[in-house]
Amino acid sequence: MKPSILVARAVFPEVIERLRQHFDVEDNQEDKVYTADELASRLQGKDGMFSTLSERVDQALLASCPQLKAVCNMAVGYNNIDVDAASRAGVVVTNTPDVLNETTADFGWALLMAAARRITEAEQWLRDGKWQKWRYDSFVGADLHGATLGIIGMGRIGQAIARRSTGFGMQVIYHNRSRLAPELEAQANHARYVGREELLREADHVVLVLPYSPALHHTIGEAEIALMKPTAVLVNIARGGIVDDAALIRALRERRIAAAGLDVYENEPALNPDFLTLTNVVLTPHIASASVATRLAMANCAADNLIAALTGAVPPNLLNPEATKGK
Ligand code: 8YV
Repeated sequence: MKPSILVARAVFPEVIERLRQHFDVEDNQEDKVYTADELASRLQGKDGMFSTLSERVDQALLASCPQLKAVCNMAVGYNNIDVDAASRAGVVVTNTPDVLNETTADFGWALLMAAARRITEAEQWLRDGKWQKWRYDSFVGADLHGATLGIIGMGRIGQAIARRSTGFGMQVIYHNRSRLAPELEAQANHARYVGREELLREADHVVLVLPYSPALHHTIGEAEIALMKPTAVLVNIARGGIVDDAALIRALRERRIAAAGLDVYENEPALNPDFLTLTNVVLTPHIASASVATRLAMANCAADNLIAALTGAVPPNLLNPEATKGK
């Protein structure tokens, strides 16, 4: 008998077909976002779950699904999963690192450029039929070339963002849990390691790429924004909750920083409606990894992990080796 899995959200049909070669698959191609109870009930008797960031995997869910052996997230971030609780329950957890580094870095730049040069604001004005004449100060924004870029969270995506800055003749400063090896700093446009406060003070623009954990909740709040330059742009492609959205809204409204480019929000997709009243923020719906090739690569990576996990192999992106000792 094949192991049985739940694919919790809609995904590329060819990936479902691939999974069907190995598993009895319950899919969700109508893409309903399950409540916690619905998810628990769908997982009854399932050996594995192909999950996304919208499925909360906590102690209660794990306790109600004793047959579950693997949760394979189609995301590099896995703050939707209580990994310690999964390990205690003997449930293997995997993510999809690396395949999205370059695409996500591209998007960080897209947001930075759009916010600094006021592209979406200008486009909206044009679409509204307001373009009657040229003016010397129409939509003047901030330059990126020659500026100092501050990156908080210098993992693989942060380094890919830094590499791209060489073409803009920028200096890079970064803050991270730990300092990078000298050869990695050299590859990342000779990025200079600094303290978080120094970064916020010195950077012309700040990009956030750090993973979310409760300890990093509101890493950027009122006090941190107060350290930034009034001409600075803040980009968040990390996770909602890293930034105190209410504090950011106040700062943008009062022009204490110039602009922001945001792909992630507290409580998304129900973002704070006050963002919609501001012109100096570029808002996108959590799409930093959304190129066709990369989303397909992420889905196949999650499938590879699930196939390995349920056929007795070590999944390539195993996050909790200790789980295998449990079951
Ligand atoms: C995903 C992401 O699209 O990989 C991540 O951590 O935030 C995005 O690339 C999203 O999480 C889908 O689950």
